[in-house]
Amino acid sequence: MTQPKVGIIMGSQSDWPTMKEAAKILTELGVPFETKIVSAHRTPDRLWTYGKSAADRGLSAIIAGAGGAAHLPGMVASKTRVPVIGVPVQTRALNGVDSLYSIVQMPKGFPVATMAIGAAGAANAGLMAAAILAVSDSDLAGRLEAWRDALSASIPEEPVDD
Ligand code: RP5
Repeated sequence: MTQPKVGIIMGSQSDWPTMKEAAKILTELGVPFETKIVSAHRTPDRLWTYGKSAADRGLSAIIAGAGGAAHLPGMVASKTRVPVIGVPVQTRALNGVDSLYSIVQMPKGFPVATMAIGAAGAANAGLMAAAILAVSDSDLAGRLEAWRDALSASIPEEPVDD
C-alpha cells in the first residue's frame, strides 16, 4: 500500500461532501492521501494522537475541514509542524462565516493556511497541498503544471447564452 503523503481530516461525516473535493484533486494529481473523521470536540483524544503522529508517519500536509465552532485546523496545527490547510465548511446557521472566522484568526506561532468557504476552498486545499509537495517532487510539479494549463485552456474567450 502506498504511504499517504497528505491527511484529509474533518470534524464530521457531514463535512465529507465538501472535503471530497480535496480528495478528488489529489486523486487527479496522483497524490497518495488518507481520509479520517477527527473532531476537536467529540474525539479530542483522536485529534491529539493524529497531530502527534503526523510528521513521523510521513505526512507532508494536512487538510483540515470543519464547520461552525471550527477548532479542528487550529488544534491540529498546535500539535504538529506539518503544514495545516484549513477549510471552512459552509454552515446553515451562519453560511460558513462562523467556520471561516474560527479558522483564520490564529494567534502568532501556530499558522493555518485558510482557504475559501465550502467546496471551492476544499478543492483549493487539494491544490495547495499538491503545490507544497511539488516543491520537492518534480514529477508532481509537472502534473500540477499540466492540470493548471488544462484549466486555463478550458476557459472560453467569449461568453455564450445559456
Ligand atoms: C463540526 O460541526 C463539524 O466539522 C461539522 O461541520 C459541524 C456539524 O457536525 P454534525 O452535527 O453534522 O456532525 O464539528
